[in-house]
Amino acid sequence: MKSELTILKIGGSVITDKSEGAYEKLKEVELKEVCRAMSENWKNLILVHGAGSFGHPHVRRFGLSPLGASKVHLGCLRLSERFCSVLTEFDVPAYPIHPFLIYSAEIVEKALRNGFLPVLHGDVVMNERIEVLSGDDIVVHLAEAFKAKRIGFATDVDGVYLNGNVVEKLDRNMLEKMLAEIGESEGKEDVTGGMLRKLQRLYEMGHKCSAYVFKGNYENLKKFLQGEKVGTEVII
Ligand code: IP8
Repeated sequence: MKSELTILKIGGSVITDKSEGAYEKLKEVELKEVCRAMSENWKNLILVHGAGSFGHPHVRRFGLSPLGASKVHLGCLRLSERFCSVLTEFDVPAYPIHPFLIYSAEIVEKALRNGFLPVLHGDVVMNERIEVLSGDDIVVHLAEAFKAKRIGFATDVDGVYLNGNVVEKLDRNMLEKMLAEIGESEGKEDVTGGMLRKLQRLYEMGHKCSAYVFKGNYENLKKFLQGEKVGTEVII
């Protein structure tokens, strides 16, 4: 049975400066706009955000030894703290969940049941070894666990590009063409793969629902949260 749940990922590039050399640079104005849009429509929602320049440069700089992972996590924590603080300034009861400490569908469900907005983020995690867990993977996992109705990826681009144009609807066959078109996100310190990897994860997902990739500005976020189509619709 499908739920009414929406999962929204705010890409790190929406709320932080990820340009070459940028380190823990918050985009204050954009963060406020994101939180303003969310404050108008956050029920039945799980929020996930990327690490941006509070995580990717750290992985490169410190690595994933216990000490490195500790430093990476603390960077992610600083961004989560800022995001959740601004959400509460907009009267949204953010419930921060840090995957390095605890991560399960149960804790997310408990937060939802108690009237919170669960806020998760890309982080380091301890599995067989210490590794990076992308917010994109969290989205896919939670979409499967909750049988989400809609998924949104708010990014710093208008949607998925093919031959220089934003694609309105993207299907599995078009992904092949995109392999040549997209490649790695240029000039960005991204250790988890960028747009192409995001799309691959969606197509690997064991749950069918509508997904959208769009520019994470106030108007688009508002539209998406109201259930409207925005940016590129990914047909999974
Ligand atoms: O920005 C990456 O998460 P993402 C997490 O959602 C770290 O891919 C620690 C770089």
